[in-house]
Amino acid sequence: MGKIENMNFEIILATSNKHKLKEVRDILSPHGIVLYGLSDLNLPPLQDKEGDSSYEENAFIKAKEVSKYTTYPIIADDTGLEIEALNNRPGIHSSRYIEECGGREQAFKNIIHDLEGRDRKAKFISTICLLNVEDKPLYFVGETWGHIREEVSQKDNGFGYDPIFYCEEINKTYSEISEQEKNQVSHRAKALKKLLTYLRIYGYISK
Ligand code: ITT
Repeated sequence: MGKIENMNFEIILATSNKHKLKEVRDILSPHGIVLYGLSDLNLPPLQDKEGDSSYEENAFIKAKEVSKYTTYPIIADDTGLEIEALNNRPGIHSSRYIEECGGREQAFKNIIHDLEGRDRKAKFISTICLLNVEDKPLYFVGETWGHIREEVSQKDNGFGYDPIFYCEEINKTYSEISEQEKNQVSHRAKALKKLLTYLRIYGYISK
Protein backbone atom coordinates (compact mmCIF):
# COMPACT_ATOMS: atom_id res chain seq x y z
CA MET A 1 0.00 0.00 0.00
CA GLY A 2 1.42 3.40 -0.98
CA LYS A 3 2.00 6.13 1.54
CA ILE A 4 -0.65 8.75 1.85
CA GLU A 5 0.32 12.34 2.51
CA ASN A 6 -1.99 15.24 3.34
CA MET A 7 -4.98 12.92 3.11
CA ASN A 8 -7.08 11.05 5.58
CA PHE A 9 -5.86 7.54 6.17
CA GLU A 10 -8.77 5.09 6.14
CA ILE A 11 -8.91 2.02 8.36
CA ILE A 12 -11.60 -0.56 9.06
CA LEU A 13 -12.07 -1.81 12.62
CA ALA A 14 -13.07 -5.48 12.76
CA THR A 15 -15.36 -5.49 15.76
CA SER A 16 -18.96 -6.20 16.67
CA ASN A 17 -18.66 -4.04 19.77
CA LYS A 18 -20.05 -0.55 19.22
CA HIS A 19 -18.46 0.82 22.41
CA LYS A 20 -15.06 -0.36 21.24
CA LEU A 21 -15.66 1.24 17.84
CA LYS A 22 -16.43 4.58 19.49
CA GLU A 23 -13.38 4.43 21.75
CA VAL A 24 -11.05 3.60 18.88
CA ARG A 25 -12.60 6.23 16.60
CA ASP A 26 -12.29 8.93 19.27
CA ILE A 27 -8.61 8.08 19.72
CA LEU A 28 -7.67 7.81 16.04
CA SER A 29 -9.71 10.58 14.41
CA PRO A 30 -7.68 13.53 15.77
CA HIS A 31 -4.76 12.04 13.83
CA GLY A 32 -6.49 12.28 10.45
CA ILE A 33 -7.66 8.67 10.47
CA VAL A 34 -11.14 7.84 9.21
CA LEU A 35 -12.25 4.70 11.00
CA TYR A 36 -15.03 2.58 9.54
CA GLY A 37 -17.03 0.03 11.45
CA LEU A 38 -18.30 -3.08 9.68
CA SER A 39 -21.85 -1.79 9.41
CA ASP A 40 -20.61 1.48 7.85
CA LEU A 41 -19.49 -0.61 4.89
CA ASN A 42 -22.39 -3.08 4.98
CA LEU A 43 -19.99 -5.84 5.97
CA PRO A 44 -21.37 -8.77 7.98
CA PRO A 45 -20.81 -8.92 11.75
CA LEU A 46 -17.90 -11.02 13.01
CA GLN A 47 -18.49 -14.71 13.59
CA ASP A 48 -17.67 -16.39 16.90
CA LYS A 49 -14.03 -15.50 17.34
CA GLU A 50 -12.57 -16.11 20.81
CA GLY A 51 -9.93 -18.84 20.48
CA ASP A 52 -7.77 -20.46 23.13
CA SER A 53 -4.24 -19.65 22.22
CA SER A 54 -3.38 -15.95 22.42
CA TYR A 55 -4.69 -12.41 22.14
CA GLU A 56 -2.54 -12.02 19.01
CA GLU A 57 -4.22 -14.98 17.37
CA ASN A 58 -7.70 -13.77 18.30
CA ALA A 59 -7.03 -10.27 16.99
CA PHE A 60 -5.58 -11.75 13.81
CA ILE A 61 -8.63 -14.00 13.29
CA LYS A 62 -10.98 -11.00 13.55
CA ALA A 63 -8.92 -8.89 11.13
CA LYS A 64 -8.43 -11.79 8.72
CA GLU A 65 -12.16 -12.42 8.56
CA VAL A 66 -12.72 -8.88 7.28
CA SER A 67 -9.80 -9.14 4.85
CA LYS A 68 -11.96 -11.56 2.82
CA TYR A 69 -13.86 -8.47 1.66
CA THR A 70 -11.27 -5.72 1.25
CA THR A 71 -7.63 -4.83 0.80
CA TYR A 72 -8.05 -1.68 2.90
CA PRO A 73 -6.04 -1.46 6.13
CA ILE A 74 -7.86 -3.34 8.88
CA ILE A 75 -7.33 -3.34 12.63
CA ALA A 76 -8.83 -5.65 15.24
CA ASP A 77 -8.52 -5.50 19.02
CA ASP A 78 -8.56 -8.44 21.38
CA THR A 79 -8.75 -7.57 25.05
CA GLY A 80 -8.73 -9.52 28.28
CA LEU A 81 -9.01 -8.82 32.00
CA GLU A 82 -6.27 -10.71 33.86
CA ILE A 83 -6.71 -11.17 37.60
CA GLU A 84 -3.48 -12.30 39.23
CA ALA A 85 -5.00 -14.27 42.11
CA LEU A 86 -7.18 -16.20 39.64
CA ASN A 87 -4.20 -17.34 37.55
CA ASN A 88 -4.85 -14.46 35.15
CA ARG A 89 -8.41 -15.54 34.46
CA PRO A 90 -10.71 -14.68 32.75
CA GLY A 91 -7.93 -13.41 30.45
CA ILE A 92 -8.23 -14.71 26.95
CA HIS A 93 -11.69 -16.06 27.79
CA SER A 94 -13.06 -12.73 29.05
CA SER A 95 -15.90 -12.66 26.55
CA ARG A 96 -16.81 -16.32 26.98
CA TYR A 97 -16.72 -16.01 30.77
CA ILE A 98 -19.54 -13.46 30.76
CA GLU A 99 -21.57 -15.71 28.44
CA GLU A 100 -20.95 -18.78 30.59
CA CYS A 101 -22.10 -16.89 33.69
CA GLY A 102 -25.28 -15.86 31.87
CA GLY A 103 -24.39 -12.17 31.83
CA ARG A 104 -22.24 -9.48 33.39
CA GLU A 105 -24.09 -9.29 36.69
CA GLN A 106 -23.40 -12.93 37.57
CA ALA A 107 -19.85 -12.76 36.20
CA PHE A 108 -19.11 -9.79 38.46
CA LYS A 109 -20.65 -11.61 41.46
CA ASN A 110 -18.54 -14.70 40.81
CA ILE A 111 -15.31 -12.75 40.43
CA ILE A 112 -15.93 -10.70 43.56
CA HIS A 113 -16.82 -13.87 45.47
CA ASP A 114 -13.72 -15.71 44.22
CA LEU A 115 -11.53 -12.83 45.36
CA GLU A 116 -12.83 -12.63 48.92
CA GLY A 117 -9.81 -12.33 51.23
CA ARG A 118 -7.38 -12.48 48.31
CA ASP A 119 -5.17 -10.05 46.46
CA ARG A 120 -7.25 -8.07 43.96
CA LYS A 121 -4.54 -6.97 41.55
CA ALA A 122 -5.61 -7.08 37.90
CA LYS A 123 -4.81 -5.63 34.52
CA PHE A 124 -6.51 -5.09 31.20
CA ILE A 125 -4.44 -6.05 28.20
CA SER A 126 -5.27 -5.05 24.65
CA THR A 127 -3.65 -6.40 21.49
CA ILE A 128 -4.25 -4.68 18.18
CA CYS A 129 -3.57 -6.49 14.92
CA LEU A 130 -2.97 -4.36 11.80
CA LEU A 131 -3.48 -6.06 8.43
CA ASN A 132 -3.01 -4.95 4.82
CA VAL A 133 -0.33 -2.36 5.49
CA GLU A 134 2.82 -4.49 5.58
CA ASP A 135 2.92 -7.91 3.93
CA LYS A 136 2.63 -9.46 7.39
CA PRO A 137 0.32 -8.65 10.30
CA LEU A 138 1.67 -6.17 12.85
CA TYR A 139 0.79 -6.17 16.56
CA PHE A 140 0.60 -3.40 19.15
CA VAL A 141 0.00 -4.15 22.84
CA GLY A 142 -1.08 -1.96 25.75
CA GLU A 143 -1.86 -2.75 29.37
CA THR A 144 -3.28 -0.88 32.33
CA TRP A 145 -3.02 -2.02 35.93
CA GLY A 146 -5.55 -1.71 38.69
CA HIS A 147 -7.58 -3.90 41.00
CA ILE A 148 -10.99 -5.50 41.20
CA ARG A 149 -13.45 -3.58 43.35
CA GLU A 150 -15.07 -5.19 46.36
CA GLU A 151 -18.46 -4.08 45.06
CA VAL A 152 -19.73 -3.41 41.58
CA SER A 153 -19.83 0.30 40.81
CA GLN A 154 -23.32 1.75 40.50
CA LYS A 155 -22.17 3.86 37.58
CA ASP A 156 -22.18 2.09 34.26
CA ASN A 157 -20.33 4.27 31.77
CA GLY A 158 -18.25 2.20 29.39
CA PHE A 159 -18.89 -1.50 28.85
CA GLY A 160 -17.76 -5.03 29.66
CA TYR A 161 -15.84 -5.30 32.91
CA ASP A 162 -15.54 -1.52 33.43
CA PRO A 163 -17.77 -1.44 36.57
CA ILE A 164 -15.46 -3.74 38.56
CA PHE A 165 -12.07 -2.44 37.38
CA TYR A 166 -10.48 0.26 39.53
CA CYS A 167 -7.78 1.95 37.48
CA GLU A 168 -4.80 2.93 39.61
CA GLU A 169 -3.49 5.48 37.12
CA ILE A 170 -6.54 7.66 37.54
CA ASN A 171 -7.74 6.41 40.93
CA LYS A 172 -11.24 5.73 39.70
CA THR A 173 -13.29 2.85 38.38
CA TYR A 174 -13.36 2.67 34.58
CA SER A 175 -17.16 2.95 34.61
CA GLU A 176 -16.97 6.15 36.69
CA ILE A 177 -14.77 8.14 34.34
CA SER A 178 -15.66 9.96 31.15
CA GLU A 179 -14.91 8.47 27.75
CA GLN A 180 -12.17 11.08 27.36
CA GLU A 181 -10.56 10.10 30.67
CA LYS A 182 -10.69 6.39 29.82
CA ASN A 183 -9.03 7.16 26.49
CA GLN A 184 -6.13 8.84 28.33
CA VAL A 185 -5.23 5.83 30.45
CA SER A 186 -6.76 2.68 28.99
CA HIS A 187 -5.02 -0.46 27.78
CA ARG A 188 -6.59 0.12 24.35
CA ALA A 189 -5.41 3.75 24.18
CA LYS A 190 -1.85 2.61 24.94
CA ALA A 191 -1.89 -0.03 22.20
CA LEU A 192 -3.35 2.51 19.76
CA LYS A 193 -0.68 5.04 20.68
CA LYS A 194 1.91 2.52 19.50
CA LEU A 195 -0.06 1.98 16.29
CA LEU A 196 -0.13 5.76 15.73
CA THR A 197 3.63 5.99 16.24
CA TYR A 198 4.13 3.25 13.66
CA LEU A 199 1.81 4.96 11.13
CA ARG A 200 3.55 8.30 11.69
CA ILE A 201 7.08 6.94 11.40
CA TYR A 202 6.26 5.20 8.13
CA GLY A 203 4.52 8.27 6.68
CA TYR A 204 0.92 7.02 6.62
CA ILE A 205 -0.25 9.86 8.85
CA SER A 206 1.34 13.21 9.55
CA LYS A 207 0.12 14.13 13.04
P1 ITT B 1 -15.11 -7.84 19.34
O1 ITT B 1 -14.41 -9.15 19.53
O2 ITT B 1 -16.22 -7.90 18.36
O3 ITT B 1 -14.15 -6.72 19.06
P2 ITT B 1 -15.69 -8.07 22.19
O4 ITT B 1 -16.48 -7.21 23.11
O5 ITT B 1 -16.00 -9.54 22.17
O6 ITT B 1 -15.82 -7.43 20.72
P3 ITT B 1 -13.01 -8.62 23.16
O7 ITT B 1 -12.99 -10.03 22.73
O8 ITT B 1 -11.81 -7.79 22.94
O9 ITT B 1 -14.18 -7.81 22.45
O10 ITT B 1 -13.40 -8.49 24.69
C1 ITT B 1 -13.40 -9.57 25.59
C2 ITT B 1 -14.27 -9.21 26.77
O11 ITT B 1 -13.66 -8.13 27.48
C3 ITT B 1 -15.66 -8.74 26.39
O12 ITT B 1 -16.56 -9.25 27.37
C4 ITT B 1 -15.59 -7.24 26.47
O13 ITT B 1 -16.84 -6.66 26.84
C5 ITT B 1 -14.56 -7.03 27.56
N1 ITT B 1 -13.80 -5.81 27.29
C6 ITT B 1 -13.06 -5.53 26.19
N2 ITT B 1 -12.55 -4.29 26.27
C7 ITT B 1 -12.98 -3.77 27.46
C8 ITT B 1 -12.83 -2.54 28.11
O14 ITT B 1 -12.14 -1.55 27.55
N3 ITT B 1 -13.40 -2.36 29.29
C9 ITT B 1 -14.12 -3.35 29.86
N4 ITT B 1 -14.34 -4.54 29.32
C10 ITT B 1 -13.78 -4.75 28.11
